[in-house]
Amino acid sequence: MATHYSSCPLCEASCGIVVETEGDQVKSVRGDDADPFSAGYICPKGTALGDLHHDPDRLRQPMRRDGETWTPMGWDDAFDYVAAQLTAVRKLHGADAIAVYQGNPAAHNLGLLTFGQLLLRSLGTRNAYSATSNDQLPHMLAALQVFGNQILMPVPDLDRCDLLICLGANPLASNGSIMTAPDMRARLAQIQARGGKVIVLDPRRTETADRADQHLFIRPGTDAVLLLAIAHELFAEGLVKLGRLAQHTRGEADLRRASAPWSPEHAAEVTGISADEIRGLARTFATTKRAALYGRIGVCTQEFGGLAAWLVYAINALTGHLDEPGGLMFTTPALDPVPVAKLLGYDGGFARWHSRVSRRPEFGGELPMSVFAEEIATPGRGQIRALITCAGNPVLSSPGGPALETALEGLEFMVSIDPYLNETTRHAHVILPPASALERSHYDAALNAFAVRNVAKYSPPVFERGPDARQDWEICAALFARLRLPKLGRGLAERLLIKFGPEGILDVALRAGPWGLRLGRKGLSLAKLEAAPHGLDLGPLTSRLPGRLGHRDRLVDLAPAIYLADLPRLARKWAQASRPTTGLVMIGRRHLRSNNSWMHNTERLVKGPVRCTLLIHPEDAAVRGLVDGGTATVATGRGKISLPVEVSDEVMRGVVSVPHGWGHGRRGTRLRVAEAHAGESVNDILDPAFTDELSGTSALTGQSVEVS
Ligand SMILES: Nc1nc2c(c(=O)[nH]1)N[C@H]1C(S)=C(S)[C@@H](COP(=O)(O)OP(=O)(O)OC[C@H]3O[C@@H](n4cnc5c(=O)[nH]c(N)nc54)[C@H](O)[C@@H]3O)O[C@H]1N2
Ligand SMILES: Nc1nc2c(c(=O)[nH]1)N[C@H]1C(S)=C(S)[C@@H](COP(=O)(O)OP(=O)(O)OC[C@H]3O[C@@H](n4cnc5c(=O)[nH]c(N)nc54)[C@H](O)[C@@H]3O)O[C@H]1N2
Ligand code: SF4
Ligand SMILES: [Mo]
Repeated sequence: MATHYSSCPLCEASCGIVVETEGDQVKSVRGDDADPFSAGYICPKGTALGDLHHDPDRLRQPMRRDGETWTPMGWDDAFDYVAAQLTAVRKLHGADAIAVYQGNPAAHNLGLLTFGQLLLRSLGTRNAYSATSNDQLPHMLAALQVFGNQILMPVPDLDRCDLLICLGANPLASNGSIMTAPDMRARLAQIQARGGKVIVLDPRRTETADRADQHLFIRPGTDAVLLLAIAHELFAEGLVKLGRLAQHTRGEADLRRASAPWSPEHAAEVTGISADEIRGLARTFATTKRAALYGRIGVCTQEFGGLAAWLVYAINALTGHLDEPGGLMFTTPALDPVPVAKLLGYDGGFARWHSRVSRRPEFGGELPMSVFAEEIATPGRGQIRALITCAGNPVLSSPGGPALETALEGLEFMVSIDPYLNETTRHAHVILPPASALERSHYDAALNAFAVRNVAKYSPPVFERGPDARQDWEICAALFARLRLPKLGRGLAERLLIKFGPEGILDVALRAGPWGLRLGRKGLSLAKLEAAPHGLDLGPLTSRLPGRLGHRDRLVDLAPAIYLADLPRLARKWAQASRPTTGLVMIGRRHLRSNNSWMHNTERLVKGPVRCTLLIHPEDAAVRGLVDGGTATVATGRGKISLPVEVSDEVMRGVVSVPHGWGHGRRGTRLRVAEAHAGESVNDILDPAFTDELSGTSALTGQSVEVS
């Protein structure tokens, strides 16, 4: 038996874990009580890490497809073959003909954060895509616009606030997002234990809402209107107080003018929350000293997600809660992503170019997923001919799955860096499967930058990778070396990077980071982290403004022009606020035992009641003759799906909910457990063209559906 202290890489919470092994077998995975940040917390997904490692369906060597037959191949042959195919496409059609899609697990993987980016950036393609545009893009855009850097997304100072207003997030299921903090249940309970309050605004009475002091139903897609009314009320009642940041902001007068037309009465009609409640929210938030307004995926993946994400930051600033203890704060991560992103050319930029077919804006060098399928399927100059997917399953995770599948079939070449033969990778010509999570080291380079305390932890691999396995970074480095791409810089830099590997890069970044330099010779380094296997607590968040601001004038912009220009669109939508009386709109939901589309192949996580169900309010069900346990058909212009009905007043009237990431019934995958719990993919019927028009981000929430 051996005991390993490690970190769970599955979600943003970054829990410390203890893995007991016997030979090459995982015996148990439990929470690490000695981890100063997670203090023993673990969720059911973490305990399934051993199942993932031992999963017989997990691919262990490169696979090449011929029609519907897959044959294993050696690594060198696979790398040579893939590089030759990609090079041929590039020679014939140019750099933009190779597209890249990076999925969510890439953000939890040091090797992909370094070498995946290196490969991607060196391809020099405008066809870069990722899960970002189905997710946090509006927050990043707001960070760029308001603070001058897309990575500067502030997080709630959860452990010190006395009021948390939670908009469009369900941290008790998701374990928190852009708010890295293990054990949400305990942390929220502590707010209440110190006399504070948690208020949740959500179209569903969620697990988080159940434990909150107050829950208000809000009609999907209307958060921007609510937030404008709150701003309106703050100005009207003289509750605006910028505090320390007064000399470091601009745009207050513009924001006052912009919010003037949005009265709480009007917002009440639009949102379904009464004018008195809206006034109460504004007042309580403004007058609670330590308070944070936090918005997450329900806020940004909607029709007005850009506006809503901006207003969340702006309202925190207006009330003196930005960059103050207990409010919305910036981190001081040991590996500072700001200079690193600059180095990789990922330091922001918006609408510098537009997509070829629908003219959607670029953001941070990427195009939004809403145009992905059409950029593959539409002939002409600049059409995508080859695709690299890495750690992503866009067939299930992006609206318009079936259209994307058809588009993928037309590609000249597709390669997937992925451990599974799933709904997306079955379309690839070659799959390059990385070693398992337990065979790689872990440092949360991305998510530490959004943690509610400054923390740093390095974990060596639990198992050494076998001679026939390759790490994600090694796969990317091997392709990079064979592609003979135009060099970033001088070429020497890349050779050096490969020699260094992720660990070498991490060490340099730690030493050059704020905790490396700050402490002189005693500064943080990889060796220091290796000596602290449970991780290091570097203390609570501290005020970082104005120093951290990216704008040349070193000011927080409370009213960026792009948002002011988007307000007429919002006004048009709600010109006569009319409550849709008959139609239904779709929202999603997450479950603690699930993780997007890819963790349904372990019995431990999928057992129990069917989870891919339609939640519908009793009155909406009755009108349609639907009963609990029956079957409903949900249709849009893009198609229909049928799934079991759960009648419940936990969703508001006019709203139905289906979780995403299911739909494992497709032919030709190798996911034996998931296939037996297939469910349906809500993204099969969601329309990719329904977006936040400002940012191009998919509007996953608030789409109209017909239910029968
Ligand atoms: N309707 C609807 N759609 C949504 C959402 C929603 O709320 N509603 N949420 C959206 C959000 S927030 C996100 S982030 C996206 C996620 O979308 P994606 O990132 O596209 O999808 P995942 O389901 O996370 O798929 C992860 C893939 O990575 C592979 N993988 C797992 N670990 C590793 C690894 O270590 N290395 C490599 N190379 N591969 C690995 C898995 O096998 C799987 O194929 O979905 C989005 N889609
Ligand atoms: N167990 C589990 N954990 C996960 C994931 C998972 O799939 N499973 N995915 C991970 C990923 S990739 C991400 S990005 C995070 C996301 O983390 P969260 O943002 O916490 O995600 P959700 O749990 O989907 O919560 C979103 C909430 O928004 C509500 N909502 C929907 N539409 C609206 C609206 O228009 N307005 C408002 N105010 N609310 C709305 C929904 O009802 C839902 O309760 O979770 C991560 N953690
Ligand atoms: S909450 Fe669960 S999935 Fe997320 S890091 Fe912790 S154990 Fe892993
Ligand atoms: Mo996400």
